[in-house]
Amino acid sequence: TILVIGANGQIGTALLPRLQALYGTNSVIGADLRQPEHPAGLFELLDATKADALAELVRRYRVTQIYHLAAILSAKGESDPIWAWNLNMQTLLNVLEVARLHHVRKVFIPSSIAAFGEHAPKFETPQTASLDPATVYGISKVAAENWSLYYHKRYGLDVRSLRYPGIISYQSMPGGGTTDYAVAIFHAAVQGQPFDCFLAEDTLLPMMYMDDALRATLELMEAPENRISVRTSYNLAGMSFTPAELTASIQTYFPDFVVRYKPDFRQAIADSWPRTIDDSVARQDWGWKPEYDLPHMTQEMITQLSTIYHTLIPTH
Ligand code: VAH
Repeated sequence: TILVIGANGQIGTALLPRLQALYGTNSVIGADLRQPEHPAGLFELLDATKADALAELVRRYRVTQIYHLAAILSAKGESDPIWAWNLNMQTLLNVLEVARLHHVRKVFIPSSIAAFGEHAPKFETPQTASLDPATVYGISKVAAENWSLYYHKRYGLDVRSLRYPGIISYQSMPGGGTTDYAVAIFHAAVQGQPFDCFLAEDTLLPMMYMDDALRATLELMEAPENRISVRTSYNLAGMSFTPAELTASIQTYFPDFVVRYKPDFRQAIADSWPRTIDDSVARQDWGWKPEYDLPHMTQEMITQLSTIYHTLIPTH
């Protein structure tokens, strides 16, 4: 069976149904601190900072794969660095140790472009760039990458990882990420509201539509083990755009949509990240290729959110 830790998070919310469809509802267990709003399939309350609780779940459900998708994201982590570090690292170490002791076959540990810092080249950031992250979240991702490599080399654990760009999706509300302006902006546009963007209009960032992120995750996890040459974390690219470019794309649907740019503390976080990513190693090793560009993502997001909001807002 497959255990998804952090099933209520942005990736978890979208990945759970995808895994259930692929492997069957009874082969996938979602786990998080609270019950989901719309439970579907097997779900267990879990505080992944408690190793014995995690071990008990792994034993009870005879878990063979773990997707560890629980973490405090970049912006939110800066409000309480030690709390964010402790939560991100304790859960990670519990997942690796329980996986080793209970012979879990495969483990997915997400990393992020937040692992890169000021000394990585900003354009076409290479797989082997130096990692001096500016946020606690980024530091915890670099640590997670090195722990994953360690567990693979020392214990033979099949741990796989992707350095996700900013991910845009409609299945959950924005949750403390610096790239989450690109999610919140669609909610405002579809509701006919102006949007105050917390990044400057020319802030170019690597981004990806959720469907591409899910496909990359599944393609990586299903690749033959002898194809995996990176055991820290693979660079992964979808597209790169600025808030101004995203706004223009949305305005092809909502011509009167207004965005006001009010950069805050998250601007410095975004400025420390790459502008574009070189994901040639992922393309070579396991055939990665993105499918969504900005127009296609915009169309999808507006279509999906229009359906959701129109359902919620009574028509008169
Ligand atoms: C964040 N969405 O903003 C996450 C991600 C690259 C960004 O790590 O923190």
